Amino acid sequence: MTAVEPFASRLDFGTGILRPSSLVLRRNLSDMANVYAEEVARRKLIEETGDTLVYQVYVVELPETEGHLLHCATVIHPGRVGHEYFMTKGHFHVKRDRAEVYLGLVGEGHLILQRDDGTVISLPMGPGTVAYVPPYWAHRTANTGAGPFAFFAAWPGDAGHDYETIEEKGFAKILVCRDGRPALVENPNIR
Ligand code: PAN
Ligand code: ZN
Repeated sequence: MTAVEPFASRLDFGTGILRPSSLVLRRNLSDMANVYAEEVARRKLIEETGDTLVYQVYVVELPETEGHLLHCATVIHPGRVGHEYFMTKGHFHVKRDRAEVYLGLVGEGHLILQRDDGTVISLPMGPGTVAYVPPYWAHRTANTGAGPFAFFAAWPGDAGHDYETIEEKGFAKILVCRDGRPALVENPNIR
């Protein structure tokens, strides 16, 4: 295993900013092709309001190998693409039997999980929510509130990220705003 010296970072509970983070990933609307059910609405939003930042991830870079514990903080901005809340791309872990834990920091959101057999579950998250992503479940998070939604995550170093399976197939259910509230509904595009 690659040796790493002990170190500490600082997480701002009010904003979700984690520093120092050697890498800050930014996902704008233009990075989210075919992620949302209403792809036409995504393109229209870019034309009308510009290439808005959807979320950023403050990554503490560590060796992605067995034994290490990777961690980061994600801040999702408020907004919707069509009826669907702003959310992360979502992924399975490459090693499907690797779990993860999320800690809600600020704002309101949902953790959306999908198992291999197509079962989808969503868990509301807010400040102090500790949510468990069990092995074998794909996961993504959505901001269902009016301000930023931020959470901290930690997962095994050798888990890896498989985005392709979700990009190709999507989740069987999507989280939409219906009568002003989050509702988990069938994905109309499911192939
Ligand atoms: C999280 C996610 C993070 C961004 O740290 O990677 O929230 O979401 P996407 O990776 O789907 O863009 C995690 O689940 N790590 O394994
Ligand atoms: Zn993950």
